Amino acid sequence: MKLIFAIVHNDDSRKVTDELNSNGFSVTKLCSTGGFLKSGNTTLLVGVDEDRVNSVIEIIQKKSKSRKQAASGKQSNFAVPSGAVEVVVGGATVFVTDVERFEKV
Ligand code: 2BA
Repeated sequence: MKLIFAIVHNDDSRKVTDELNSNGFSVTKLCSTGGFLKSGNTTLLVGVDEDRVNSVIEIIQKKSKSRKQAASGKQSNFAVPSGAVEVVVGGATVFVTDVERFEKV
């Protein structure tokens, strides 16, 4: 079994979660904050058998957009006004890890 961590934009999290649920995947949503922009994002946890990992990633990819988001001068380490620097955020950042044991008790 694998555990997928997917960090998605808050505005995409509903679409991603709904599509995963409609395809039979269980999802846990966590509120998270990006360390760079210091703005809210959503971390999804999905536990799946190894042969379904690619299906989950395809759904996440299909439902996540990439966006330009303003970073302040403080974040970028340059002396520029807030909002003058943009970074590209997403679609989604995905980690796939091994699960040693999975129980529902
Ligand atoms: P943030 O850390 O707020 O980063 C937002 C976006 O800012 C990133 O988009 C990237 O384009 C840019 N960025 C991040 N760190 C940077 C840096 N040191 N210098 C210049 N630009 C930087 P994404 O790469 O799409 O990441 C979106 C969110 O996914 C991140 O939000 C973070 O919450 C998470 N994330 C991305 N890579 C990660 C990693 N290797 N480990 C843990 N979380 C990660």
